Amino acid sequence: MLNKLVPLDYKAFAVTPAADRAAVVLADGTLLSAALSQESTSPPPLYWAAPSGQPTVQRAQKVLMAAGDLNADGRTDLVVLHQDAAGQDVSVYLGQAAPRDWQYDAGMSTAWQRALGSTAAFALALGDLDRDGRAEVVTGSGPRLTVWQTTNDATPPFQAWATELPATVETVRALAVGMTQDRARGALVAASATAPDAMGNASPFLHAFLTQ
Ligand SMILES: [Ca+2]
Ligand SMILES: [Ca+2]
Repeated sequence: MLNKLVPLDYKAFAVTPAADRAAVVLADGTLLSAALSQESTSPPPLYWAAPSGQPTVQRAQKVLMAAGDLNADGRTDLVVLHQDAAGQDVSVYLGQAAPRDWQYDAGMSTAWQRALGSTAAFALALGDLDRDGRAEVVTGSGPRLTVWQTTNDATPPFQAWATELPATVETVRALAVGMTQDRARGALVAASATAPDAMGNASPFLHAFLTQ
């Protein structure tokens, strides 16, 4: 049962499709760990942690992680943002042939660091908004929503689309990417909230965007 994992002091997690099972990946600031859901095994084995080549990361104040296929090879990859007072480090882990294995990729990490590194994100999501097989990276920072994209392995990530939520909205709190029911258009949903008033009450908002 996956709830056996709860005592681990994790800061972010992602669920990735892996053949007929889902892998749950946990990040605790310095370490990534993964487990496959298996009905017959309790607790599930932690079979993967800190793969070779992973950079040394100081314990981060905040960790964001999201899963999606960045390089269109059919395997789910991981994007991890570590944030502390010194800035934001972007790490990309590419899914390998074994569904329980990811490998840190220095080249893609450097490329995505150049795109995402300068502005700390409050929320992160991956999803294939334009249905070309290659996941876009969506970040929310303050009221700003940005979609980052690559069109092939040789193209550095670039800002494909951005918008500012209304000025009354304090910040993007959470993001999700999916598609419309007919699977024809990509959908991006952002949850945000106003700054708390004197009574500590904040108003929540949902913003939905569809690709054309
Ligand atoms: Ca991939
Ligand atoms: Ca895409």
